Amino acid sequence: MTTPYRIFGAELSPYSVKVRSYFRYKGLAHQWIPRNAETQAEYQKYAKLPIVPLVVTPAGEGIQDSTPILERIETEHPEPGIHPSEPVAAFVSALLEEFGDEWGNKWMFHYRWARDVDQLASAGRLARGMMPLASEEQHAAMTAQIRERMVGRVWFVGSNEKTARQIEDSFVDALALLDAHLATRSYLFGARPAFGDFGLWGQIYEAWTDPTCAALVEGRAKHVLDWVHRMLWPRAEGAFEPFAALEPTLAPLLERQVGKLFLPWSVANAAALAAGKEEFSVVLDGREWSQKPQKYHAKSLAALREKYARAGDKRALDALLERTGCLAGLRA
Ligand SMILES: N[C@@H](CCC(=O)N[C@@H](CS)C(=O)NCC(=O)O)C(=O)O
Repeated sequence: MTTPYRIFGAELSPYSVKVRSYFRYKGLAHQWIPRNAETQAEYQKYAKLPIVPLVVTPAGEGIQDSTPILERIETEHPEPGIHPSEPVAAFVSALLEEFGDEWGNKWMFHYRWARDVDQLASAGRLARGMMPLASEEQHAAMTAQIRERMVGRVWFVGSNEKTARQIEDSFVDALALLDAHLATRSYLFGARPAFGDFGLWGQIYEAWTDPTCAALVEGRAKHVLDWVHRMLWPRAEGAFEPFAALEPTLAPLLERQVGKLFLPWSVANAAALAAGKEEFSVVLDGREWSQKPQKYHAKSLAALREKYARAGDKRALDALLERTGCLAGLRA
């Protein structure tokens, strides 16, 4: 028997479940290993950064960061492919993957730690995962500790008094847009999952496991709910659709969420880092947003711009990106 891939992850980590969903779709033998005190020593042999997921290949190489993990495995195991063959669709898929990872994470993290009900549910689940055999008393103490630590960290993704409303409005709007798009198809780009599905799904799935977002998804977005379930064990039900068929309901998502919010935010964040600022403000769709800059996002914006620069014939792509307000942010 060949050694399977090992995925060190956490059930509450959007990037971990994203990578697991991808391995399931690819049909690649893998072992899911919860990162905890018991598995920490093995984890540390391969991890360069203290984050999950960590994938250990059958050859014993450790890889981190979900986007490069998917890209790397995709080159080694190209079938079934997650990149639509049409260049416009392929780039939009990469753009939505980045949007999910970086902007979708604000929805998930903000909602998870904003209200008592979600704080208690999430901290309780995290505590149980860390100490499965804890007594009720120990569990309550651990829950309180995790809750305090995580609530104190929401500023990190830009969640604060000024931005809370903007983050929540963005989530509710995105749910409506996605629901319309998923009403007539199983996945974002047709009858099989694409790169973009994995990035966006990791965040929305996690949000749905918490009470407030569960109520929003279940009450307002039944097609998104079906997709949330489907993406746990995704499979190819047919082909990718031509972009022309996707555009009527996908372009509004690009315009309202990616062009108006995510890309201007990402550009302002990168500029603030380059200028060595401690804090930055930017007007997003008419409302002021302020936060401390986030380091990782400048790196992932640069990677996205590189993908844009490498896209072949850009006539159709540029026309779409221009119409949806996404072009300026992608041209470095
Ligand atoms: N960009 C990274 C982000 C990974 C990440 O932020 N992981 C979080 C959990 S979702 C983490 O491991 N935080 C530190 C910890 O849990 O100890 C990726 O896509 O894999």
